[in-house]
Amino acid sequence: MALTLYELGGLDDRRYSLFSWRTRYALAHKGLTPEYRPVRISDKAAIAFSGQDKVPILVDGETVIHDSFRIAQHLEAHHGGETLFGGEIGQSLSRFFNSFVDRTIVPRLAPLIALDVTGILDDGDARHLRGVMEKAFGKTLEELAANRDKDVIALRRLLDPARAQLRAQPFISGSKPAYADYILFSPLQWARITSPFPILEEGDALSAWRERMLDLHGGLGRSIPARA
Ligand SMILES: N[C@@H](CCC(=O)N[C@@H](CS)C(=O)NCC(=O)O)C(=O)O
Repeated sequence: MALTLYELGGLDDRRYSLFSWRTRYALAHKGLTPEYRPVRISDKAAIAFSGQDKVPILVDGETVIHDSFRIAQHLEAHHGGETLFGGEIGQSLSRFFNSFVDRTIVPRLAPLIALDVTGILDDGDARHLRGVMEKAFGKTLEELAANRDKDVIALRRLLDPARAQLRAQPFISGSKPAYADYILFSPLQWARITSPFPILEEGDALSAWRERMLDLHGGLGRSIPARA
């Protein structure tokens, strides 16, 4: 059955959607190769068929699914291959981890790099993103980035539980990567693609893990270069 993944595309065809990277990795984990359809973040007409205004959207045959976690659940339920969650308990804990990363890590990361993200977009998309971010945070993108050398320290500290996990095992999910790894990798991949600002320090165990994540599935994560 044909699979199509709608994701964000920026200048130079940079596929920069934070949440779509979870779906890209989940599909690869299952051994599935979708057709990728880039859309502009301001072009809501292109994704109106899904009944909402965000990507990723996966079209699997006749089924249209939006929201990266729901897509992962769909893939686990309807496609074979390696498990993404390792059973019901793993799926439940992955949902918790998804909320933790989205509500705790992403809101700390986004203000640091949102201004840089506009640099990989055309004018219309940059205006759209600026509007969304400035409304969400109540400050201009310039104000949000002004103290990022200091603000990044709090973000690095928030990532400590992940470092503790990686002291015990090579991946967040255990000896092998699974969906929980893709959840945490996606914001770091978003930052890597859209911003030259160093979120992680050299020598950080999370940097080494991110390199391992970039190598997975035939170097899938490296298919889009880091922002210089
Ligand atoms: N909870 C959703 C979040 C999806 C989301 O926020 N996607 C962003 C791109 S990474 C988007 O489409 N934003 C459109 C906009 O802000 O107009 C998921 O996990 O898929």
